[in-house]
Amino acid sequence: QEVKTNSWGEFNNFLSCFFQESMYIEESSNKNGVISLIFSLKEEVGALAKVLRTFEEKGINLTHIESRPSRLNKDEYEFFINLEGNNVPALDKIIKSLRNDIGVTVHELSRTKKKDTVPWFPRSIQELDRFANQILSYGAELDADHPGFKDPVYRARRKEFADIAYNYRHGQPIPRVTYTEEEKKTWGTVFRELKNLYPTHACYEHNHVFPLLEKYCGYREDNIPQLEDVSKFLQTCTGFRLRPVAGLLSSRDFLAGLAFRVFHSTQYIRHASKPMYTPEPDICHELLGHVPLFADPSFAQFSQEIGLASLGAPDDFIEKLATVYWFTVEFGLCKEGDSLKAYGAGLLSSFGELQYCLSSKPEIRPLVLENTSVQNYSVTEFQPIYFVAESFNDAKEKLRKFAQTIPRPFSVRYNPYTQRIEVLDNA
Ligand code: HBI
Ligand code: FE
Repeated sequence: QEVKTNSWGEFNNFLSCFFQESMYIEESSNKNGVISLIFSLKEEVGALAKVLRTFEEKGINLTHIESRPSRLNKDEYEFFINLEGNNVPALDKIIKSLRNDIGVTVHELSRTKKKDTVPWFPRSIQELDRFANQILSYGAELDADHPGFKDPVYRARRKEFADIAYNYRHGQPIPRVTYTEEEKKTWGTVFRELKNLYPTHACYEHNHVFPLLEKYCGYREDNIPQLEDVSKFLQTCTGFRLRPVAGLLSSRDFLAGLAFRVFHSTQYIRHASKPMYTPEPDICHELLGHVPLFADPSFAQFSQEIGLASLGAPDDFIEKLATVYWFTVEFGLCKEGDSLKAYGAGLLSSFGELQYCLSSKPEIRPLVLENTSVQNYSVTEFQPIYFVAESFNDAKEKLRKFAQTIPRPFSVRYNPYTQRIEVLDNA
């Protein structure tokens, strides 16, 4: 295996963090990118040459050209061309000039985006800033069945949180929030009920870290901890950090964060009318469910492996990884001696399901990623099936093996010193 980047490549990568334009080029095309166009020309001496000269002037290489009489207009000819698509801005200028200056009809067939083109993924931790305006649902827009839908005060509050996340950039401290008495009361209810269950239901790692969060991060019944304090704490444990997020991200974006040991966290709290229910992640889910586990080195590694596996993976594989994430990070059980314990955040933040998952009702299956990754699940009901991990290290090894089955012409590793993804060529 060979590290693909030479020093010039490194320098370009470096630049692309800071200059929007080079990022645009990188995203919209790749070295093998082929662009297909059809244009039509009136029969006229030199018409084709005129068009071709335009490409020549901009240094764009044609790889294929075909002509045929136009079916629509007997006086015209259609030309089908393929060209190398690694200079997108120049190409845009050419197409414009063909249309406006020479009066050619141009049909862009495909900016392929060839089928095997690798989806864009962030190469540096700063590039996670791009996800901020790629959210699937804006955190302030609630569905009609959301408990806060008819509460204008709650909706205005949600907009404040969404704006914090929207404006956040990597490296900034996460803005502190003064939570209202009502919000603190909701937190207090959730905190008290769950804390009672943790000693018997949560895994060893969760119970080990929880007192540290109380000691260093303000985890208390009467206090909602600040994301900034929690993020700082996690960084000292495993290098994991939090980033505020304005709404749901796509699976691809959300998982990519994990590759950098970045967890996208909500900052708002569920509606006060239903303290034991939330249809979406909220700060109770993040702080009580996710955060304690991200302080554990093995779990942190496992989570990062999911993230690394997702980078540049095809869509169907992202779906599988999201399913693995669901049955591990969100709803995973693990073995502890002869008994089962919960480590999934969806369980550790749900008073009802935390008890149910360790009862005799659900079906328990071993974690086998080939099966787990294709298991159907419901996001609105208690899970009928849970998967049990032997240990986080075992789960991590399984994930590494699973990642090798991704059809990807390269492998990736994270360089924690530069906080960049290094791409290793498999060819
Ligand atoms: N986005 N903000 C946010 N929070 C999540 O927990 C989350 C997400 N997008 C997708 C997702 N979780 C999972 O369902 C998996 O698709 C990874
Ligand atoms: Fe979650």
